[in-house]
Amino acid sequence: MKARLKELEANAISELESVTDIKSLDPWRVYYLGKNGSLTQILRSLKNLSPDERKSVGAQANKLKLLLQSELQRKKDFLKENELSRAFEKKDLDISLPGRAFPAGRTHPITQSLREICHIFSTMGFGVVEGPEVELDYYNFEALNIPPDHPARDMFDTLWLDSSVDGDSNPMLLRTHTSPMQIRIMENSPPPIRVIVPGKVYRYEASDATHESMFTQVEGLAVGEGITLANLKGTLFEFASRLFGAERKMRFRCDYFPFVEPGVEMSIECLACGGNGCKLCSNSGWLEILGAGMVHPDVLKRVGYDPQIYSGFAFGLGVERIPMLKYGVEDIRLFYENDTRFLKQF
Ligand code: FA5
Repeated sequence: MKARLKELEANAISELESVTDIKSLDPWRVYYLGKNGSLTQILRSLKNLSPDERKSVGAQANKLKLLLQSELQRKKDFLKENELSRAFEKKDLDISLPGRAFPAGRTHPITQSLREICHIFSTMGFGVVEGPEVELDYYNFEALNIPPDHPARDMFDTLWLDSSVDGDSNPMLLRTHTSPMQIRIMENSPPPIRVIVPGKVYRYEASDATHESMFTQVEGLAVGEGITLANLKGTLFEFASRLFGAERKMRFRCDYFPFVEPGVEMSIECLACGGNGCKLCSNSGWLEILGAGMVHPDVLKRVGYDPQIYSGFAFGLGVERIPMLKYGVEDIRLFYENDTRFLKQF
């Protein structure tokens, strides 16, 4: 067996010496080192030897395997180098050509919009805080005047989590809006407050051209003495005209959210159709971008603020709707399909 290994080594090395191009290296590798190659067969037959023989022949065979592998690599490098210099001599290789550029990644359009929104509000004096996406029923609903069985729970199709803290008395869920952060912020700091909260929210609903089951919101909250609905309107109009330009039409209409009184929604004239009606705006000429209102006195009381002294406004903005309006994107689902042909336009 040892003599066979010696012979195999001599043959393998001399055959390798005579190989002159990279393509012919593979048959050599398959013949000697492949699954059914000569050396592999010897290694397999070791089990038939006595323990002593197996030990010494096994060591020799393994050493040969390492030697052949390294000789193969050495030859490959040598031939590659040779091919390159030959191509270079024949002028097949133009080293003055510019290198191939790697495609660069870019910021996702939703992140771009989110940054722009946060920047505008921070120049208007709002701080930025973030909150948990896994939330307690208490913050997502109860503290916002939405007790169990309140019909407003239907507005927020909820993804509930199996686990619960406190038995079943405080179930957990994926937050359906960023409004729970209103409570968490007010619980932890005294007025005056002026913050925005960007983040992901989740709803158990079928997606369509303007609705996704996971989307992004920016919550806004301002609480202090003497804050009125006029402050809310002024803030949001200022924000929207900085974002879309002063010439873009905006409108406020009544809406209902249990945690504000009164409640409003704000819509922006559809850019895709110039207000004439299209698929993006469901032929209305308008696209709703946010819900808002004056913080309900019961919500203020619940966090220990005196509603006789303090008042405030809050709003919840749908971030995906912003690039849809700005760039005339007709389907929200495009943002999350990860088609780079779409994403690289932004
Ligand atoms: C809310 O989520 C309230 N929390 C907003 C609020 C905050 C009201 C503070 C009062 C005070 P609404 O469900 O309408 O409200 O969502 C707010 C915005 O999120 C909508 O105007 C819309 O722009 C966006 N939005 C709502 N549902 C979806 C969805 N499924 N996909 C994408 N965007 C959505």
